[in-house]
Amino acid sequence: MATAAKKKLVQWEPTDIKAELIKQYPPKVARKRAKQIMINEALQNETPSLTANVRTIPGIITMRGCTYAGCKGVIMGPTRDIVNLVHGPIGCSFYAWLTRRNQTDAGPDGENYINYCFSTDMQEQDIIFGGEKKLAEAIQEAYDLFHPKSIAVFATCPVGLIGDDIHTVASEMKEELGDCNVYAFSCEGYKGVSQSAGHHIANNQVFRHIVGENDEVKPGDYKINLLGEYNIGGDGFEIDRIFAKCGITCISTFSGNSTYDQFASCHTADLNAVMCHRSINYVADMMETKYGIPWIKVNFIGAKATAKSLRKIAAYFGEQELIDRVEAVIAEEMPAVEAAQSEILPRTEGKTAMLFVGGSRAHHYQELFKELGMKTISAGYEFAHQDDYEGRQVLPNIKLDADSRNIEEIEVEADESRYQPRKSEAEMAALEEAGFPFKQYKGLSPDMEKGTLIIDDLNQYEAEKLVELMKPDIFCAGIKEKYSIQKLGVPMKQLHSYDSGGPYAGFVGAVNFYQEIDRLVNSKVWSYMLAPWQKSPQLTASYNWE
Ligand code: CFM
Repeated sequence: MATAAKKKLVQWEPTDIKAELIKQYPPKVARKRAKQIMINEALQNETPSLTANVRTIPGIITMRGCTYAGCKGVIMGPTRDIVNLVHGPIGCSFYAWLTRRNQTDAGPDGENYINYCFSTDMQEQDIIFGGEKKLAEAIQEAYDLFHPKSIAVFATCPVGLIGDDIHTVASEMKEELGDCNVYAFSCEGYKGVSQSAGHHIANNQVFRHIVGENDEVKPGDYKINLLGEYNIGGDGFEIDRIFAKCGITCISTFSGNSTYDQFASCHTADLNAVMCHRSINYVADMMETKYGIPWIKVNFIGAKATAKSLRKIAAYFGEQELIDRVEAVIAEEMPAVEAAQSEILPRTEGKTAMLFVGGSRAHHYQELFKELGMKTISAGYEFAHQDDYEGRQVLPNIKLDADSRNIEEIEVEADESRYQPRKSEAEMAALEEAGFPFKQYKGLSPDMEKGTLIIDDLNQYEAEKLVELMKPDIFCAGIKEKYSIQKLGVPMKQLHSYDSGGPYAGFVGAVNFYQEIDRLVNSKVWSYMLAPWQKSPQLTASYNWE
């Protein structure tokens, strides 16, 4: 066969692929990277076997973002009625302005600042003489223009370097304005090894400054909060539709399509359902300790996973009325999903995928690919921690390094008047006994097949190598990876922004996803593409290591 030289490494041993990936690195770099590339044994280990949440080696083109991105963009980005004011040079605001597909509906009050870009536009003289005055003026200006109920201030790198005290400015302005909650986030880009640190910083401040501010009990039955759902591509709208149909009341979503008041009154809910645990498990833990709200892991990516999550929520409340209604909703929604699936499956079955996304989607989306009969041959996270790879049981055995210690852990105690266990100890024990895990999530590794490759903080070079060698039918990651992968002739799907598609969550989302993946993996367009120099090379050269 003429293509024999282009042998697919897919038929090779995973150890060979791993060796290929790190072959070009200097020995020290290769040693470090080797610890972040795992040939999956699909075990539920007690001690972590893969290194994660460590600094990217300088010189490597990482897929990660910064701490500011995780705080300002990810956690606070989708809140519509909080003015998000960036203290820093304009570039940090410009590049964080609507680049994530934070969708919202402006609600009956119409208060929505998502489209705006608020910045102190720091100049050289602010860097030299300090920017606190300018920040106070910017807060005042935003207040005068919009009279928002809340203003959040975000620190960019120079703020930390010059030592502006943004917290004092925020609390002074809160005092002065009287009817506007102002607080700040020390989320300088360099604060942690990735955006993950920004999630933690954001959640700490939301918990400290907003959660519990409104004790008003909202109407509705079966009250939950949905944590770690960010309404990308309208996912949250689809989940809200399903909740409403089931009669489940969502008090607060953290933070897709959210409002200040949702956060403020979330402590009145009776269950926290946690979707992306990477970004928010801290809040679930703190709310349990302070208010007595138990939490469970859910996943609304994948039709089966959606049904399973709804059943879990119903089982928690244990009321027959809810259980029946959830079953009726599943029975009503599934036929359309199954019809789409059986039409598409023959065209997608047996195809392969690679997923390298953030801190939870590389795992969650495997459910949808399974429904299409597709195998994930390699996956990994940009910035997840070891428990996201191997399960929450490894938490006590994760060694904290200096970078992790740098991020504040809030000490939380039970609220004197508002702590109220939602279930008795006996009820909790009975649910656990019936195979209903609280405070638990599996990692990516036990859900992937043995011999697949799990790679943490994959970089540009390794991504291209991996695709060249294993030739997946589809590669999923973000915008930074998109074009280099397509140039290799492989279809690429963005799983951060969904390109312009979505929703992919819930039942309607599953059908959307099947159709999109069908189109992508069965289109030959990318493999037809040849660059001019591939057709007729005019210049040849070799690298000095060759
Ligand atoms: Fe959670 Fe996210 Fe993700 Fe994340 Fe993100 Fe995102 Fe993501 Mo992009 S909170 S960890 S920091 S699910 S923005 S909505 S898609 S990297 S996998």
